[in-house]
Amino acid sequence: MKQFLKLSFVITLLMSAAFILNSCNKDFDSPPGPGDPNITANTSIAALKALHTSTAAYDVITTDRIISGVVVANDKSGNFYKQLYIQDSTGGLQILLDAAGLYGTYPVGRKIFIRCKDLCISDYNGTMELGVKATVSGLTSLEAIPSSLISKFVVGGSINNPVAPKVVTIAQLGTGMQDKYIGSLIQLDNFAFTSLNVTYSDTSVYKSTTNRDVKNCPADGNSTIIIRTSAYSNFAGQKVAQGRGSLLAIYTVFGTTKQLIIRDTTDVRFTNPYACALPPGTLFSEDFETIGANNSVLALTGWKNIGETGAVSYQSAVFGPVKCAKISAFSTGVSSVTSWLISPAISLTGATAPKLTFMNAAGYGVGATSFKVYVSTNYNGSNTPTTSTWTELPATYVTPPATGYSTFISSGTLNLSAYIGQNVYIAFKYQGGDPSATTTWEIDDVKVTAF
Ligand SMILES: [Ca+2]
Repeated sequence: MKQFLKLSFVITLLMSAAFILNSCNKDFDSPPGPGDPNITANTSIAALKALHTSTAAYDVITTDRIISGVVVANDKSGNFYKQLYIQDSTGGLQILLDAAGLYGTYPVGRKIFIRCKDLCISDYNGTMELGVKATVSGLTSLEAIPSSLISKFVVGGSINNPVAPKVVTIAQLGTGMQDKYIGSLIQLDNFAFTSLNVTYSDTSVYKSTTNRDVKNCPADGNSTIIIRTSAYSNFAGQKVAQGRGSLLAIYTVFGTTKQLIIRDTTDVRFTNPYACALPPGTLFSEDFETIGANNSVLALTGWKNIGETGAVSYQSAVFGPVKCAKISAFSTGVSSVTSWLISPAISLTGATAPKLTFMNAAGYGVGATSFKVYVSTNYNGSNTPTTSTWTELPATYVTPPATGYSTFISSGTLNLSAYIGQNVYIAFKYQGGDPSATTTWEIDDVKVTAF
């Protein structure tokens, strides 16, 4: 028994020792991240960029200038190739390095130091780059720092440094070569893609770098800017983000064109609803700008498009810059047409002096079509709206010309105060027949406002 106890004590001791050794091993296996080298930057990125003042010149750095910056973009997704963007508090700069898989050594957040003497600063159509001056096929060019020389010029420092984008507006982004935002990580708020049914880049065999437009809301300026994406990026074939929100990107220019390059799709934080928030005092607004192709059946979220008699639908109307809704019995072969276009429910709870306005136009007037606007508080969403209670509103309508189309006129202000505190539906009801009453009616800019 004593022997056994002794043995078990020895075993316990050995196990403890093993445990301690193991713990030590563990510490050796996961050392802390690298620190910064014993190098001091003596030049800011802005000061380095200030050496390059003529577009397409090659400015070789002849003195011992050292810059430092935090990596804000690398080649991880393939959208950047053989390049890094680094940033300090004064600006950002593209660094050309002739190596693949740079993201392993230079992750976003790593501070790096660059000994700039003998390197060259130039620009590609206004976006500055740091590399080496070379002669290729008899022509001077800026080339990436050869892989064998990278360690001579570039020294890695600490990792996980914070990388905060600069929140800007498009107007703040300049296109002059010295603009402080060029080469930097920036953030734009409340943007969305203008076309939703597309991928980030070209998925064809041609692998073309592709531009997609993003735009902010009317209240923010209706400004558009390009997101430019390589077909070699690992997200090239992904459908663009469908919502609206913040966008992080590296800001670059191509001449006077402002363009953004995302690092990957996590930079596209479009998690809010696509529609722009309504301006103050607007309870409902439909400008028909998101409709389909001309003559396609009108399909708008929340709206009902009902051919109650004759199965004739409202259609998308696109002519020049104008997009609106239209309806006509012309050439339908249906002698009796009753069609409705009914809005989503609009809440007038708490509304002060709510009113409806819309624009209307008409064309190719034939016979006595009826086109009228109604309001209902008890429409049940069915395809037989006639069974609900509708009250006509005294709108002003254009006189249809016999040939061609009228201009748009306003309905006038239609008082909805009788419906305060309720949900209302607005309906446009068309009645006609082919061939005796075929006038085309068009509506646009349906708005309910209250102040
Ligand atoms: Ca419109």
